[in-house]
Amino acid sequence: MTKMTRYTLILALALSAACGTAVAQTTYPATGVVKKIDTAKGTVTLAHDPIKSLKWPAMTMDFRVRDKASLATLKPDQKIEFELIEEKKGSYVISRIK
Ligand SMILES: [Cu+2]
Repeated sequence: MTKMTRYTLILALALSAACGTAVAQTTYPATGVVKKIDTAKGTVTLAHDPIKSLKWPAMTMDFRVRDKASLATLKPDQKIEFELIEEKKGSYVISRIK
């Protein structure tokens, strides 16, 4: 992380703490292999590796993506890095696909 990014982040955190609305959201990085893509529903089935930050073992499961358009570039058997956020208590969505 560059100095500038860190500063911006701290500023963003300070601002969100100040107004108390936007809470900084934790992202959970993960990796996995694409099994199935459902662009209509906005879901992707992934065989994901263990996600240490969530204490999840490796498994195959469906994920919703926050941005359906991000599914357009995915192909079965593709290995991806992605990030999860907890959208609601206990409900995780993919916020980013790399
Ligand atoms: Cu899982």
